[in-house]
Amino acid sequence: MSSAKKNLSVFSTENLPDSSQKRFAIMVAEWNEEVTEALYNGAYQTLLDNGVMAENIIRGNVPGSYELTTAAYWFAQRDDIDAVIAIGCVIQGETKHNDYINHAVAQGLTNVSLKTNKPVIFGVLTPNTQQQALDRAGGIHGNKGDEAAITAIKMLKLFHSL
Ligand code: DLZ
Repeated sequence: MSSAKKNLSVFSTENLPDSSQKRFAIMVAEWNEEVTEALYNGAYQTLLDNGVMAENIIRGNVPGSYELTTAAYWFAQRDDIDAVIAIGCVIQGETKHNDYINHAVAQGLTNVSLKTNKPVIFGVLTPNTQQQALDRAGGIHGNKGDEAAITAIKMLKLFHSL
């Protein structure tokens, strides 16, 4: 997925399945809103670019990244949701909170995915600085939200190939 320039959003969209009938839930943390909105916009637009219908993309806001797991579980349990994308940004160095939040969310989202048997995508940035976050939210290193959307589509393709 990544290139020599470390633009993380350089990826192949060849052979992606028809996603027009798939429904996606995108959970967005309100902390570091400038970053998470940019990530959300990237994910949303990438889903649209790959044939997903706007009415099949459902957004849920949560206060902070720590709440992503619970909200992802609520949405992933729904029969009408095929995949969940969790978007957040925890800036390391600002607080020791990041250790607890990042590990809890990473583990939590994995558990939600295994428990619901659906793709639950980790679209959480864990940079050292705000600038590093912006670089990965539509800046020089691409947009992690784009990647999260493509990852969701690719995981659904794999799931349906089984
Ligand atoms: C408390 C907190 C802190 C210090 N930092 C962040 C952050 O950088 N990014 C983020 O998404 N959320 C942060 N939070 C909020 C927690 O995720 C959570 O919302 C609160 O601890 C309440 O459970």
